[in-house]
Amino acid sequence: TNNQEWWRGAIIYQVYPRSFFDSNNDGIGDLPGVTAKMDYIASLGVDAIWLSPFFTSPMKDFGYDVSDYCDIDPIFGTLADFDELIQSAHQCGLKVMIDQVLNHSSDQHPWFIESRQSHDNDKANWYVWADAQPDGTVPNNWLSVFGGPAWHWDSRRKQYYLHNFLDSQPDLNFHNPKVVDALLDTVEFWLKKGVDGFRLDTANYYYHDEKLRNNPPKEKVVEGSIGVRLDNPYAYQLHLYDKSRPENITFLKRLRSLLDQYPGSTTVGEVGCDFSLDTMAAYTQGKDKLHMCYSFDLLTHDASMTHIRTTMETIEAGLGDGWPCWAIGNHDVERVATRWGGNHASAAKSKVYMVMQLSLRGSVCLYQGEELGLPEAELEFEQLVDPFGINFWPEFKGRDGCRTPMPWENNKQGGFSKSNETWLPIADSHKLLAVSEQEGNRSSVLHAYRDFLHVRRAHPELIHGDIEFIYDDETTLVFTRNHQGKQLFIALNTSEQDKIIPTELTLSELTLPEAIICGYLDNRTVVLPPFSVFFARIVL
Ligand code: TEU
Ligand code: CA
Repeated sequence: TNNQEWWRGAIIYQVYPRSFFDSNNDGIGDLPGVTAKMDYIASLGVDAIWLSPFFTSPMKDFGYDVSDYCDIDPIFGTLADFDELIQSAHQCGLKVMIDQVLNHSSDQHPWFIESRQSHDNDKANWYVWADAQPDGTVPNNWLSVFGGPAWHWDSRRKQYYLHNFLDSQPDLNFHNPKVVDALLDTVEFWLKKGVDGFRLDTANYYYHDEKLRNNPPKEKVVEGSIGVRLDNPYAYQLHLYDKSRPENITFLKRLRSLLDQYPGSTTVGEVGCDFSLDTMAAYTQGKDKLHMCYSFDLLTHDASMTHIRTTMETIEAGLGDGWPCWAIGNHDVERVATRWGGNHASAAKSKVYMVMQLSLRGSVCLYQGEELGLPEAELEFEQLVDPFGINFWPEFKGRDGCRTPMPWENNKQGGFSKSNETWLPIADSHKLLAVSEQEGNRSSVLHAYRDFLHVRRAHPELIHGDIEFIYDDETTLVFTRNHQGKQLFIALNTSEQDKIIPTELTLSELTLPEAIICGYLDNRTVVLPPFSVFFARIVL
């Protein structure tokens, strides 16, 4: 394949640096820690790493509140540490993607500090300022994803400013061309440093409606579609005016023309909205906007195979020459082993979900710890640090349970740190699933990931093929991947019951590595034991 198109079908391993490995034993993971574990990442057989933010930040949203886009927070290390990380990754054949949080900055960013000084300073219009209504109330009904109105009163400017997330994360004003230029400069800073691409935080939030029109109420509210839960009032508005504005396309085109000057670089946009599949299509079609997008559609609690099929068929129908990327877990949602596996998360369930994700058409984001089948860590209210979780407790427990440190060894601090205290505790349930424990067990989830990534590499159908669905129900999915006249037949059973799939096709069974639970062919039926998968070549 064309080297510059390495991202098509790539497996992108998401590292959450605070929780990966602590090299200086202050209880928080850091960049030298990622470098120290580069061999492990490479051993998985992934193509790239995506680093969650490590930029200078007051850490109100754990780095998604940036106060200097072109420097490293001292907690994580230095620019020299970053150079070393990139070098080591490239030596291992891994691409490096970084997280760009362009929609908003920290309220401690010099741009915002200046902007809030007066109505006529140089940066006065760099953020979204609006007057109060005559009765002093907020300019309109827009809400923050993290709770409450999206407007915060500034007593010096005597105006409100917009924040789609925390009030310490003011939204930048993309309608101001100077803001766009400044942000593109920061993107170029990292391209020059040799990064291979960007994960674009909240890629559909950049623009707001300049008339500040109210969002209408939503007629039909569906859990999870925009990444927020039903106990959040945000879910009850149709977000027509605060995000996903048509102007966004113009910005994505400018961003793309910058990236095109650095051949082989790529983007994956995070898209959270009510029409996410259409938006993914619009953002990735035509090779002049984003390379890839991912939505929240597979990050919901809906683990049914019918949902998977519907999501895939919808995106395939509208995608054209665009390219999708699928995440079934990240640092914002309950770990998939628990979210889809329920309270009885198990290795068998993790393996079948893994094979499913890696067999769909598209690139893949794989969140650290997923390869260990980690369940959500249980935390007490007192242990929470995520403001989102603290706001919505106890209905929503927040995002700390998926952000606890990686268990490397089965000991006190999980081999993550030598500090007595880590920024979040290491769950006891995770220590038994530590990397060192799983390395020694041929049938572990870790071995299943490695082995299956190998299978995927050996079968171009799984990377480049078309996808066609044959059958689905709540817990069964049967589909084919077709590439250059070759057809792979794939059947999955995510239930604890046996499944029988009758078929008229002539199938030649493929042997899968031993860590994967396999179905088998019996006359004209495919037999799927609990949590098993079946792969065959269709004999034409
Ligand atoms: O997340 C964007 C987003 O929409 C999330 O707020 C999501 O709705 C929520 O977390 C669901 O659980 C991105 C980052 O991934 C997240 O970590 C940041 O907090 C957020 O942007 C603000 O930068
Ligand atoms: Ca550290």
